[in-house]
Amino acid sequence: MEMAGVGGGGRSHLQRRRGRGGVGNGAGTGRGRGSAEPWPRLVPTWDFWRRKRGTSLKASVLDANLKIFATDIVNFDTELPHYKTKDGVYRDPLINGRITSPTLMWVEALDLILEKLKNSNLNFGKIIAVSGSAQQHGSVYWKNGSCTILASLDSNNRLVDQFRDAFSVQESPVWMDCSTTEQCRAIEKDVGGALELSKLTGSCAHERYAGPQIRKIFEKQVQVYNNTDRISLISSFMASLLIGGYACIDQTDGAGMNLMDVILRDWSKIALEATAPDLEAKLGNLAPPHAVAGLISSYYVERYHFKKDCVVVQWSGDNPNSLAGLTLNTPGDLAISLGTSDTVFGITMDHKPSLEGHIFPNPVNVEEDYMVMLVYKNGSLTREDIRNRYANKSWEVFDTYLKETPPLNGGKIGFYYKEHEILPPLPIGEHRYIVRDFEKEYLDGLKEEHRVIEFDAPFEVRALVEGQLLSMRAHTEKIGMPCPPRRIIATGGASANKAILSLMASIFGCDVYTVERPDSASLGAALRAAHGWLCHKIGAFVPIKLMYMNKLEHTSLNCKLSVPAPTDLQLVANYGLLMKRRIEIENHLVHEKGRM
Ligand code: XUL
Repeated sequence: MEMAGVGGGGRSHLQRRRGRGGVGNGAGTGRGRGSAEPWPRLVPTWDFWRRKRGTSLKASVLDANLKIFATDIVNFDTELPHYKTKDGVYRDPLINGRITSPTLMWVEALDLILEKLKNSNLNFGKIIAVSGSAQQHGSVYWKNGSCTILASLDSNNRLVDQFRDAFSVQESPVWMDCSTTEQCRAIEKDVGGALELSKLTGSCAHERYAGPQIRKIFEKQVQVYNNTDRISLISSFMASLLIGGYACIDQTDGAGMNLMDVILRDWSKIALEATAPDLEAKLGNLAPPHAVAGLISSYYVERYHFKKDCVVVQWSGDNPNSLAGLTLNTPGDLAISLGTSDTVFGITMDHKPSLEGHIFPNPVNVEEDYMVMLVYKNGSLTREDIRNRYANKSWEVFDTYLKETPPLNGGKIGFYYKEHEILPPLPIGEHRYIVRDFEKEYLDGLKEEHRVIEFDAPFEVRALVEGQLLSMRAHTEKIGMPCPPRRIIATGGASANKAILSLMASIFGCDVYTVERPDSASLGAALRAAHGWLCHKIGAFVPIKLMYMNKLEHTSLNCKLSVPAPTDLQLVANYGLLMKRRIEIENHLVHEKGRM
């Protein structure tokens, strides 16, 4: 696509900056005016918190060829130091587990990123759709009457100066908050148990979810609750700022609240009643993620020269946006993100509610299927710890050990929890077992295992990596993912490790692809903006993959096959049997030591 969108004639300084090996390579590629692309020329998206969750606001602009054209970023701690956050949050020294962010800081971050884009000569007039990605679960509380502020923004002033008095709660609870255990148990009890809540809403109660947070506000600060006109998720809050009115909560992010009926994709009366009175009116309606939330407010048209008909597509959570950005689009597609925490998510038609995972509507096809997700707290820091203790503090040695040890590790199974684990819910600790005859599934009476204190160093490394992948396979199957998956897309720091990827292919029995970019959530939000725009224009839902089919390698969404599906199917089957033994031991451990 031609670069008419940026600057006046010639190359703008934004283009020049990108041209010097900066971000993306869509700028200045000189595609002709005639390339009639079906979707927007420039699609910006704002991505909160994917890189280091909660620490920044990043904007990415995508061109008509789905290439990243420009990016910019605002770091909360360093560029908005007057809020005095650390990693974008406040950790309450007085209330255990209370973690919040100043809501106004996000408003000011929006001011700042728009100024930065303006100063880099981005031509806002070429933008025809905007969407975004925010951390899941965090909630924002609008004070009674705030819709008037939203609807009458003065384009001569910054947003931050106009929203100072707009919130009934100044500090929004964020995804890291875990101060609502009491409310979680109470909600579960009121709906008939944790599994009932999971069947209804897709997850049992979680401290970080908005429902328990709302119940806590109602219980502890009833005047604040009564003085709240509207409750937004952070995603719908940002969309509200852009449309100048309360935006709907999107059905995918809405599923992370313990309030939405995950099958009907509407508020659950039972869950609402278990949470707080008169809640439905404060939540507004839900909308599918490809829906248009509204036209951009005249504030941005006057101040930044956006086009009047630029649409704001529903914002969503970071994990649903990552699913879109990693191009998962068909039931059976699975993503494994190996980062600080490990996250696994995929698309399935056949979800099975459980106590462990999360079920959301599929963010790229909300009508039909589901997104399932597992979150592990012990990810790269635990891998680093084992590397330091058993592999000479060296990733090379770690890799050599993985390559030298036999598949199935001679039945050596390890559980390593440097942090309290979410999945399974076990406290800090390590547990090691050697199992014999796990291949002989039918000889139940002969099953045997014994605990050991330590393995030889190379076996520790394999036990750690195999163990995490076996757990992922077991729990994704349990929550309804098909086995084997159609394909896996691996991402996150540890996905650069070929030995880990090979093991992933052997354990899951499918092709493993990788992506080279770090920001799938941001890219996914930009793609969803284009998708929402297209559906809106056509007046019907269009499968998202039509947007990149047959040209993926020419877009910023590209991924490459790193390890093909294994040919040794007996090994895949044996991993299945080892996985069953592992889960039996895991259940035992949870029964003995688990935090339920
Ligand atoms: C998922 C979760 C996090 C947040 C923050 O349930 O809590 O992944 O979305 O990024």
